This record gives sequence, C-alpha cells and structure tokens, in this order.
Amino acid sequence: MMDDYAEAIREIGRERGLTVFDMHALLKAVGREELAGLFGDMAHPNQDGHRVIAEALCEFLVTTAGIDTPKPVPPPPPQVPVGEAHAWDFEAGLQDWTLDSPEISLDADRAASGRQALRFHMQEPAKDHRRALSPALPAIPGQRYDISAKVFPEGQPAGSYGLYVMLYATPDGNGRYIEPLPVKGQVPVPGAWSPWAGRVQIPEGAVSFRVMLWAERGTVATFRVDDITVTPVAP
Ligand SMILES: [Ca+2]
Repeated sequence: MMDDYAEAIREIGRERGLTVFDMHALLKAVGREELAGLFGDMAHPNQDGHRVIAEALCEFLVTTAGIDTPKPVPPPPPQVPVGEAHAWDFEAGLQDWTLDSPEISLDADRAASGRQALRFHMQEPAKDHRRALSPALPAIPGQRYDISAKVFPEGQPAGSYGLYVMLYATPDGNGRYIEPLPVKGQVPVPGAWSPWAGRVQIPEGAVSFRVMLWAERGTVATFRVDDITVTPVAP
C-alpha cells in the first residue's frame, strides 16, 4: 500500500512539474534489516532514523537549489566521558524500579532469566498511561547508550506499549521530564521471549535519564519484561 502512495505522489510531481523528495525510495534503499534499527516502532523514526532522513533532505535541498559550494566540515564532536553500564534481572526484587500502576507487578510465573520478571497485566483501558521506571542514571549530552530488554507478550495486544528512555533536567530524575526517546515498540510475536534493543544519544539539556516501560492508556494487553540492560557506547 505504501508503494502505491509513493508512486501516486511521484506521478503528481511528474504531471505538475514539481520536485519530489522521495523519502520512500530513500528508506527502501536502506534495506529491511537496517531499517528496523531506524524506527522506534512500525511508524515512527527514532533518533538515528530522523538523522538519516534529515541528512538526505539537506543534501536534496542543496542539490535541487544548485548550490555547489563545498559542504562545511563539521567540528569534531566534544569528548564526552563514557557512561556507566546497568542491568536489571529482577531476581532481587524491584531493584529500585518505580511502578506507577497496580496493573504492573513483580511476577514469578515466567521469566527470561531466573524466576522473576516485571508483568504488565492490563485487562481494561485505563485513565492514565502505565509506566515502570528505572532508577535515575546520570547522563551527559552526547553520550550514547544501547538499551535492551526481553519481552514476552501474551496474545495480541490492543493498543501500544514499548521501551523508552525518559530524559530529565534534574540529576535525581524528578520533576518534569524533557522528552521520551523511543527505543523499541511492541513485538508482534506472542508467546515467546523476544529482544527489544535500540540506541539512544543523550541530547542537550538532559542531566539524567530513566529506562521506561510504557503502555498507552487505552492498551489492553498482558506482557512480561526481563533482563533490561543499559550499555554505554564508546565514542
Ligand atoms: Ca529475571
């Protein structure tokens, strides 16, 4: 269906003599496997995805405008100390995770490691979103982290949930958050442990972050999450 939409837009461009920035062709050329690393879920690009699109759009605009001055060389990125690694397997309890809904609990029925995992059991739409948040971790803008977890969905969910990084302007991760960065959306395979993984870069203004498991307020679903890791990426 997306192919048809894209072709229709190209066709309109040809008919009316309009220049078309073909994002569809751009993303198709990336290839299916690498493409998965550029999206937080099925529809929304993550930070790397936005960067790929922005760079291509920039190149396109410069070329289309006939600008032939050489591209400025960006200054080298500032040296940022590598962050710390963290991991939670929930074998020693909640390990300072905060659960903001009674529909989320520590559960010993099924785990990816050991005996315990976090369980989201949402049988009705709720008034608010549901969140499980890790303890606040220190962050320096420019640091990159690989975030991963294992997820076991039971049946097909109604609604959406996923793995996020929540950014804060305070060192203790309290007060108003800056923004959530999507890491990975729900996996469509129920009845099995599947990996969730993605890379985030700490943006300007953030002093701390928490790993967040988030379910949209209307979601009706049951799933478990275990073995959550935060791995710093060397520059
Ligand atoms: Ca476990």
